[in-house]
Amino acid sequence: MNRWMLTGVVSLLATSLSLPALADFSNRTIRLSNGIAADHPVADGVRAMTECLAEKSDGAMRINAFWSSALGDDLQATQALRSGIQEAVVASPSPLVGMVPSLGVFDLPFLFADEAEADAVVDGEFGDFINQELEQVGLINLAYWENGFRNVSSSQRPITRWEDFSGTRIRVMQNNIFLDTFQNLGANPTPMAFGEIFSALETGAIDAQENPFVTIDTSKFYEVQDYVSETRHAFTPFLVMFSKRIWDTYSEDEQQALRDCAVVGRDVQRRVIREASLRSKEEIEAAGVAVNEISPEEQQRMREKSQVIYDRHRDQIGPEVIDRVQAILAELRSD
Ligand code: TK8
Repeated sequence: MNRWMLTGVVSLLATSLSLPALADFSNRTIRLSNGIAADHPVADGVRAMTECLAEKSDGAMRINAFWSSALGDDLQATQALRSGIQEAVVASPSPLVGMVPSLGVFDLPFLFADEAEADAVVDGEFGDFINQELEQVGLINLAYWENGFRNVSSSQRPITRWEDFSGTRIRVMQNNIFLDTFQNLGANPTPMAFGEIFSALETGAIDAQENPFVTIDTSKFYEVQDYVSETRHAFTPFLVMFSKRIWDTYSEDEQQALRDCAVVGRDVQRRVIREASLRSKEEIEAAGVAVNEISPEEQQRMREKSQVIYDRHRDQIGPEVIDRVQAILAELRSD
């Protein structure tokens, strides 16, 4: 090695030791769709995620968000991710059980007692396990955001005991566990995409639907409903998913920024939705809708009546999946 070469090597070494490696970001526009309205707290999460990405990538990574099913419903958008024609979606797991049966665990009635339990399950090893299942079908789940505890709205009558479901034509997500849960309570459930609910309620094609207060508020279901009953019969998370096909073309820095910023967005989204829930309930009442709670005794009767759903869907969800989540919950409840 001559002197010139040696000097070259030394100065190269010096530069690489003193300067951090150049971050690897390209201009990326991420189309992110979902079914709910632009004033739902998911938008607060998306805003926080967007700002975080701009900061980390020096403005190279942007999110272009689409609301109110503008790019299709949860199932269609998720299929678009799998085929690599759309980057991201915020979707409910329930319509996706045909792709990943273990997602059905989130549809089991009365599984979680409160938000803290749900957070512990989805942010822990159980959430990681579900993420691995999703990855196998071409979906990278960046984080679990919150949809929340689901309540029943109706134009017919308030639900105070499970017998009040009798004959109610209620929209459910495209999911056989929800279908069975409401059939078992005596209702007449119809699976339907989220984007079709408002007009189906308005025209009277259905009497009822079930979603958290914030959705009943922001998607204006309260305008075409007379009662909301606080059944809290299920808690559903939101999956913030990215197309694996597109993901694989991104640099490691870009991937890491997406993962980190989805978690930043998650923390904002969860805080905002929990505050908004109470406000939404008040606004629904102020609009003239009768809101009722369910007595603890009747809640317990609904829960007992619904236990059969756990057995009937056990094999389809995966016995070990149900056992695993119940073991985590038992552990949490013993603390
Ligand atoms: C919005 C849906 C919605 C869900 C439903 O796309 O379908 O009822 O609760 O939030 O994911």
